[in-house]
Amino acid sequence: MTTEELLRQLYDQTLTGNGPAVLDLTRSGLAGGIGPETLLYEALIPALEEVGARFERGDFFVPEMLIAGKAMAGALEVLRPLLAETGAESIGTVVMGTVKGDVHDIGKNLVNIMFEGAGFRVIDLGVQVAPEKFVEAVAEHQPDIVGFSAFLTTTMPMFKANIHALTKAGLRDRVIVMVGGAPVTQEYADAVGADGYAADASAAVVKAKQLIAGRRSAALPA
Ligand code: B12
Repeated sequence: MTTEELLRQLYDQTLTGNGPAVLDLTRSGLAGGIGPETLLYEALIPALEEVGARFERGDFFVPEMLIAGKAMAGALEVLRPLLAETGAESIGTVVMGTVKGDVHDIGKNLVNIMFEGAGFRVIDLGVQVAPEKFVEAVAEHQPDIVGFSAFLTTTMPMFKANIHALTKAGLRDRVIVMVGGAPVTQEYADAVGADGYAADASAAVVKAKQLIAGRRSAALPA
């Protein structure tokens, strides 16, 4: 099978949510020398985008979205150690979670993998994380960054609720707030008072490093 054929099949099998085939193709792609990023960005992610487009058109329903999501998550577990391969010492701590009311975690998990790969320590609070939980975790772990992920226009307002909860607990100024997720934009991030936004996992790492460097240099005596 050529690389194009394998990527095409991986795309098709993810689209139809065939978990075992997705795992097989991911493993044989890697064994055949295809890079983990190529499998991710040229097959798995585009397939989920198409799933979303079909759902929007009414051609797919929640069960189809669910099995496609599961198939993708299985492949991510195979790719995780390769994407996160690093010998670097920890360069910062990130607390990450999907906001209350929202169960989408594939995007968040990918961001976590990339953060780990870049040398961050990641504390993942999971999905449907209430504001109080974020506050507790920030107080306990004192991270450099707290990240909120939301995939629904109805759960994006939780960013503001989370920031408000941090402010009330006196923790807002001690942590960098980053937000993201499919419907989130830079404008929305600015409007809710977040410090950073990124459209994808690689951009999230770049942005996180910039924000931490900015904060550390601001903290240096003049
Ligand atoms: C798979 C999926 C599901 C699965 C989730 C499985 C799982 N474990 O995550 C299931 C079936 C459970 C699901 C349920 C629902 N879903 Co859904 N889902 C999707 C789908 C197809 C893919 C999402 C995904 O994982 N994408 C892949 C990742 C890699 O996405 P990504 O955006 O590229 O991620 C990057 C960035 O967002 C960023 N990022 C993410 N988080 C963060 C955080 C930080 C801090 C930073 C900096 C960056 C960052 O980095 C990521 C990695 O590069 C999307 C379609 C889409 N276009 O997004 C719909 C979609 C998000 N769902 C949608 C809907 C409507 C629903 C339901 C309400 C359906 C229903 N009627 O029940 C429910 C809601 C359940 C709930 N309460 O949360 C809509 C949302 C519409 C809207 N604007 O609000 C979408 C857009 C589909 C559509 N086109 O209509 N869904």
